Formats: sequence, C-alpha cells, structure tokens
Amino acid sequence: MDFSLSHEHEMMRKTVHGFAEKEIKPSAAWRDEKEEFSREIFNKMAGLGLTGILWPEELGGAGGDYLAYIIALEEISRVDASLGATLGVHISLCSWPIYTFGTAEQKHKFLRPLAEGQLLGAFSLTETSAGSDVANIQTSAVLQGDHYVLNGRKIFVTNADAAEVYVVFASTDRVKKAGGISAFILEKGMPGFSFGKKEKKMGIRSSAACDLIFEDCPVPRENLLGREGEGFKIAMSVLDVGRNSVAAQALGIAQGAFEEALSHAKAREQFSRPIGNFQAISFMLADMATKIEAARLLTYRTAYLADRGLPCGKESSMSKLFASDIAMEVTVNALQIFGGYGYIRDYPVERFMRDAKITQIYEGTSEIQRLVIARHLLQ
Ligand code: COS
Repeated sequence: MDFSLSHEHEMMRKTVHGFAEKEIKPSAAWRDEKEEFSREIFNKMAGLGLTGILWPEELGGAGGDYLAYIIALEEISRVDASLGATLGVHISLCSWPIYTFGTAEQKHKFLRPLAEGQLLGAFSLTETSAGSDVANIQTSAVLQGDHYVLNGRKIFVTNADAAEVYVVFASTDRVKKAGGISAFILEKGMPGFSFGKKEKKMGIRSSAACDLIFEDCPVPRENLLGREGEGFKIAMSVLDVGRNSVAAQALGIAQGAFEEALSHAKAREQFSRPIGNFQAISFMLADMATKIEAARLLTYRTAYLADRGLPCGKESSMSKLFASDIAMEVTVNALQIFGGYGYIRDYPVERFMRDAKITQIYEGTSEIQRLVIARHLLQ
C-alpha cells in the first residue's frame, strides 16, 4: 500500500495551487458579493489544461487521470468553491457522459471544444417533482421525424445561461418511469430553449444557477446520448463517479477554512497569548485536521478505483457523505475560532461556511448517499 502521490501529481498540485492563489483567490470575495461568474478565469483554467484535464490529447484534453482532476478540484475549491462547482459540473456531469456514451461525431462536435474550454458545459436532471426521485421526470421528448420535441422545465441548473452545451434528461416513455428516460445534448440558442431567472443562492454565489425551459424545442435525433430509454442508467453512472468530485470540492473548502483558522489561532492574542495556546481552540484544530485527512483518504481512494475502471459507486457516496459533513463541521468551527471576525464578510470563513452547505445537497443529498451506501451493503 503506497499513500504517496506520484511526482506528476505533486507537480500538478503545486501548479494548480499557485494558479488558484494568484488568479482566483484575489477576486473570490468580490465575485461572491456580486454573484458574478467569471468567464475570464474559466478561460485561464482552460489555458492551464484544467477544462479537459481528464480527456486524451487527441480529443483536446490534457491526458491526466481522475486523481489529477480530483486534486485540481480540491485546490480550486480551497480558494473558491464556486469555480470548483463550475469545473466539477463541466467535467464530471457534462463532458464525462459525452466521453463515455457519446458517438464519435458527438465527441468531435462537443467534447473537443468542451475540453479546450471554448464551450462551457452543464447538466440538467432535476425538476420540481424530480429531485431525489429522478424516475419521476416530467419533461417529455417526443420523436417526430428526425427530431425529438422537448417540453418541460428543469431547475437548479449549475452553469445556467453561462454554458453552451447541456446534457438534459427527458422522458421518452412516461409509462416506463426510469426505463423511459433518455439523455440528450442540447445547445444554447436552439429554438424553444430559454432560461428562467437566475437563482439567488446562499453559497457558491459566483457560480450561476437557473431554470431551463423547453417549449416545443426540436432536438436533432443525432443529439440523443446513448440509446433511447438508457437515460436513467446514464445519469446514475455519471453520478456514481461525479459524487466524488463533490467530495473533492468539500475537501478543498474544509482545507481552505482550516488554514484560515490555523493562522488566525496563531496570530490572534487574548489574555496575553495566542488563542491557539488555549486547549479549547487547539483541540478544535486537532479534530479539524484529523477529519480533513480522513476525508482526503476516502476521496483519493475513490479516485484510485475510478482510475482503474473499478466499481466505485458506494465509495463515491461514502466520500461525498463524509467529506461534505466534514466541510460543514470544519467551516462552522473555523468561524467560531474567528469569533466576531468570522461573522463579518471582511474574512473568508463565513463564505466557506455558506459554500460548504451545498455539498451536502447537490448531486444527491446526504440522505440519498446513505440510501445508496445501504443498498450496496444489503444487496
Ligand atoms: N448505475 C447503473 N444503473 C443503475 C444505478 C447505477 N448506479 N442505480 C440504479 N440503476 C438501475 C437499476 O439497476 C434499475 O435497472 P433495472 O430497471 O434494469 O433493474 C434502474 O436503474 C432503476 O433503479 P432503481 O429502482 O434503484 O431506481 P430508484 O427510482 O429507486 O432510484 C436512487 C434510485 C434514489 C438512488 C436515484 O434516484 C438517485 O440517485 N437519486 C438522487 C438523484 C440525485 O443525485 N439528484 C441530484 C441531481 S444532480 S444536482
């Protein structure tokens, strides 16, 4: 058993760490305040090869492995969870299903520009009555000649109208429930495809989210992803791996908050000594560091399985469940260590705390992760 990272992974971490410190961190609080997504920074991530980190060079990617991607997400989320969410959705939820289930034409048309960062990707599964219960999707897709006609409304779509490519799930046969769901690739600008209002969120405020609206939207038959009726299984297999990227985001948020709390505990003096010298604070820091390390081990181990093409649905749910709970706990305690300073927006810990909450909710709530893990244990 070897717990050390390879030289390439260490170098990659160093590079993304430096990039995040220089290009992302300085404007993170401002963008959160303005609730503004930065395409400019996304383009810079593309310049570094991050938007296609997982895909082969012949498809416009950087030829990295899944662990490299997880480390990159961790480092970006350490300074700005919104951009972590943007990149996670772009790669895990949009590019991944096209890479895994797409035809050669679909990969050429969509995956290459996604990998090179010319296009931004999104994923659209959730509806008002289909959140945890994915099989209850109401958006319909009816085949008429060489087009499917989509009608319906999707909610909470990360990357929203900033994206150009959308992996969308719709029902082609409502009677069959899960077995009647199909996946489609949609492009911004298709007739009958519009956007609802931008959501005002508690956290990850500089990543956009909004509704997608389909009104008699014709989608060419060649944009069907996988086979008709295969959509539910595509969504589940995408989430099987995608959930570990939320674990990496949570890990990055926790790490960022911990580092802030540690340096504050060393610098802030009360009763003539640094507050870190008080056992109440030092034990809090010890617990935070220990739990972050445990979350990191779970998340990297899931990446190890994914890199070897081994089943990792249960492990992915475990790392997401654990890392997101740790992110919440660590950020709450980091804020506590900052005291009153933690509660004002001049310091980043309140942002970390707001950002951490979503990791317990999206790509399946913590309750859904427990359900998935329990089903694996009991099957
Ligand atoms: N990979 C491949 N196939 C899978 C699968 C997986 N991980 N999980 C289930 N399936 C298959 C099942 O084998 C079954 O196939 P058959 O009909 O051929 O037997 C089919 O899909 C239906 O599965 P199941 O009956 O388990 O579906 P449920 O409706 O009970 O839903 C849960 C299962 C709750 C786990 C699923 O709906 C889920 O993950 N919900 C949360 C969704 C989510 O994460 N939403 C966030 C959106 S992204 S922000």
